[in-house]
Amino acid sequence: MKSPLLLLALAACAPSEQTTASTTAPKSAAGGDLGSIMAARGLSDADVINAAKTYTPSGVHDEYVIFASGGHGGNMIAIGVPSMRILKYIAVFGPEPWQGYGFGGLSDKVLYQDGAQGGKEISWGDVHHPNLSETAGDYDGEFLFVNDKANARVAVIDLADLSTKQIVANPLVMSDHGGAFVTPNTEYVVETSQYAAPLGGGYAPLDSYNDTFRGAATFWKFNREAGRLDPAASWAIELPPYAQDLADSGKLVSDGWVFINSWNTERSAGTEGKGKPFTESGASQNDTDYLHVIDYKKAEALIAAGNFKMIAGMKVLPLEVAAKERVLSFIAEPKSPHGCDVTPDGTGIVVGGKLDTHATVFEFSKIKDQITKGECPSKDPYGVCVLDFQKSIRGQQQIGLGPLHTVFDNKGFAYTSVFLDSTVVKWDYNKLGGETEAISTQYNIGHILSAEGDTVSPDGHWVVAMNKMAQDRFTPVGPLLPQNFQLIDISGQNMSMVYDLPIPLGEPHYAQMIKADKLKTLQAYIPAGTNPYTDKVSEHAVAAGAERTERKGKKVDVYMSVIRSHFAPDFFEVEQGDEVTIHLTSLEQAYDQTHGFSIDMYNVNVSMEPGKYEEITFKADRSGVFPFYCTEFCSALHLEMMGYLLVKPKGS
Ligand code: K7E
Ligand code: CUA
Repeated sequence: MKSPLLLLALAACAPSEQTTASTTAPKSAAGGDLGSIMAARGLSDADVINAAKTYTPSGVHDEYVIFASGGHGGNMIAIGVPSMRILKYIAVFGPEPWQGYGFGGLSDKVLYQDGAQGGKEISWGDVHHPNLSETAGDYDGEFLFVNDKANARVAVIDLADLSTKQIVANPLVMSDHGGAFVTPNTEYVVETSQYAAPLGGGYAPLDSYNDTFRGAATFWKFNREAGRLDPAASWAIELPPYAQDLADSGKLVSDGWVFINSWNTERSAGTEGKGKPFTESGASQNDTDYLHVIDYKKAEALIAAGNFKMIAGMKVLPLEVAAKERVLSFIAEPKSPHGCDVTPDGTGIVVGGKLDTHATVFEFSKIKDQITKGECPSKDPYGVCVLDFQKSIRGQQQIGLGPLHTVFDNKGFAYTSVFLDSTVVKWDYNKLGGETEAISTQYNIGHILSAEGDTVSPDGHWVVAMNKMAQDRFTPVGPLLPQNFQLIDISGQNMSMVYDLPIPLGEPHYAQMIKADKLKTLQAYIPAGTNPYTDKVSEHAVAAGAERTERKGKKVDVYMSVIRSHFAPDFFEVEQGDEVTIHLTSLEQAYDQTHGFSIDMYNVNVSMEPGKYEEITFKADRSGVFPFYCTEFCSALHLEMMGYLLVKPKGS
């Protein structure tokens, strides 16, 4: 008899309307010449050409690296292009054992302390928009920033070792979305709220939504020298309780400005059991919402001159001041907008309306002109000037059903992801209304990314469709399916789809693709004993021969070295209740000579890359004999790389 689950699975096998490829298992073939392999596997000439475009022989490196959001996996994914090989996961907002992130070592501070938490202990994140650091509007390969939509946080990843160095929790808002967007020289990392709430985390009843709920755009000051965001030098602008959505920074002519979409200008919130609609329809009543145009240089000057209120320790430019001083202006944008993308030359802002069939290109010079002249044809309920739509646009392009996000190439074309149609549409953002070209994606494409796509000089060549669904694309793996990244070759006359990559680790939203030779990654922490969070040799690092255990009252410090294939010391004894700190120094300096250090039953696990200093602190609250060992297969005598923690029962 078939189980109910199996019956369900069979019912779900009804062919999808969008199915285009056979889902029967392909034959595998070995040996033979190309022609017979193609025949045996049923491959066409086009298949083989696509394979040749992406196939990357062993030992050959990729030309580009994608840094993709790991969505509600809370992490990041590095992917090589054109091979689409996954190169690394980067732990960000949640513990990750391979990197020893969040299991007793120094990374615990990044994850759980130093302003990384907004009150409750949080150990996951919903990563949406990674942004690479820029110098003069080009990716410089130094840092990566990402936002956590669920808990309003921003993380800093150092691309020297691809590890997370800092997490900051936004003290004002409960969720974010328009982040983490950098300004052209990474002066600021911009984070804007999504769902409105009282600023600073207080309580207010839902029926006071219009008066007490607010959004905010936070400008996190980046100190490049330190490689950290500086909360003390950061500030924010209070915004009306419209759901602020995607954002982008101006560049070149529009440098100094930030643009944010919004939806729910209806301010729909909560049905209250009074027949009010759910947000899904309540927030979709108006034909237009507001593109937020922010003159952030002016905001910065106003804050510096003392025009702020302190909320939860953050300087906030009040909404009245932002409106009066024209720091904030609105323009109508059609309907339930989502993507907001500044063109490479900085002259245009492309907005896709989820419930519209157009992409609208706003013209920055026309917007600025109206603001400079003080034009204010109408105001929103909070006194913010709303500019004339027709006077603010370059034009509109018919795209299809549900245009979301737009990226650019090096030939003046834009590529827009179209959610409902499941297509990528190529169009000319200067000559609007011309011919477009569409290519189908599988399925429900969300974001889209292109090579060096958010810079002042995109590379062209590749676009990746980041699909929300995979459906029939891969061998079934149960009801929870991976997402699907599809690599599209845009170098020819027509777009062509060349590769599918399943992403089985959360729902990636955005990603950026950087030229691989811009990344200058470390091969080891040099000299040995370098603390990866200070980039300095730790005062507690040990040289060979100086290993020791020291006791002061209830506090035990173990100074331990790590080298192929032993820990020194390889045992130490403490008493139950002692406070133990293990200072680990990897004496290795050779590339790829990584060890690990874990203590059984104590939830302690760190990665010891060559030269790294680690510090583990815990209370020895459980008595017994606990082996510790190296978790990386580092040599023929890797299994022998072990030792013992002995915890004597209290009072024995
Ligand atoms: Cu479109 Cu968060 Cu950028 Cu998802 S968002 S798709
Ligand atoms: Cu060191 Cu295994």
